[in-house]
Amino acid sequence: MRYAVMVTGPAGAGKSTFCSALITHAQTIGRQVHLVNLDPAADKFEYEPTIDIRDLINLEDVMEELEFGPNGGLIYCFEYLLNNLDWIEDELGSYEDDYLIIDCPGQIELYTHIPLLPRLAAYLQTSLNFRISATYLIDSQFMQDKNKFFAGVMSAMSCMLSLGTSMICLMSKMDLVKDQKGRTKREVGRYLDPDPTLLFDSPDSESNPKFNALNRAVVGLIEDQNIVSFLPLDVTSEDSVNTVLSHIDNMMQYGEDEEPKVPKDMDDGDFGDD
Ligand SMILES: Nc1nc2c(ncn2[C@@H]2O[C@H](COP(=O)(O)OP(=O)(O)OP(=O)(O)O)[C@@H](O)[C@H]2O)c(=O)[nH]1
Ligand SMILES: [Mg+2]
Repeated sequence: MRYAVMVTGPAGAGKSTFCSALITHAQTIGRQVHLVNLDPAADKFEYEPTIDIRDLINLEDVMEELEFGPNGGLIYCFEYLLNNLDWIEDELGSYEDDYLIIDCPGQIELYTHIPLLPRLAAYLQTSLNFRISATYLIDSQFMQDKNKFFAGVMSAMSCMLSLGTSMICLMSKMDLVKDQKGRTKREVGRYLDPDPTLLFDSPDSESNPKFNALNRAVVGLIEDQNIVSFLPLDVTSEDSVNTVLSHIDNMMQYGEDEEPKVPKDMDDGDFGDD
């Protein structure tokens, strides 16, 4: 069985850092995982990606030759990737037991406006037989601003619905919250399991009746849907990364239907550990 987890979330949410932390942790526990970079504008990585969209198409070239800006260029790169899906298939090879960690770009356009990432997810799932899941990260600093936070909750919902894969939402950079004095666990809990009535405490809500009405509608929407809750992620803690990986594994039922392995030496007399 082949598995892939798409790491998504807005710009700067900590996606690439989380991918590195996952790889470091997987290596410590003796698991093979591969990094896939889907950001044609990415700079550099702690771990070398096994598959890298920059080997197919380069954003700078696109911007220069076709005179696109950075966002149009990004969309062009993704369309190019989707028109050259056999490139991915070649790069992936025919390994049977891949576990891919896919670092995705943060632009929401790629999920909702033009559903490029959903198409890629569907391709991996249906044509290449991958079991796909996703994570959506939002930055714990969003908890400082209720309006920003609930905008984040709605973008998570939107991404979840458009990707059409199972998804875990993560509150990233929790190490920064630990250090803040005066934030009680209970208070943080109202964000991890979003309590939309937090919006009623927002000062802007009182001064502007239109804004207040909008907030009430958002509260109703989030209460009705009730599909987003966050798992805290602190990449500085191996325990935290381990917990998140277990949740991802569970979501994809990783390893559940693998054949029990017959020790090699009993199987074919081959003592090498290939
Ligand atoms: N304190 C703290 N900082 C973090 C953490 N994760 C990421 N950062 C910092 O946040 C910034 C953005 O992190 P990235 O991992 O590059 O975020 P990204 O989502 O990949 O960003 P884009 O690829 O540009 O969308 C960097 O300066 C990181 O060092 C974290 O868990 N804790
Ligand atoms: Mg990144």
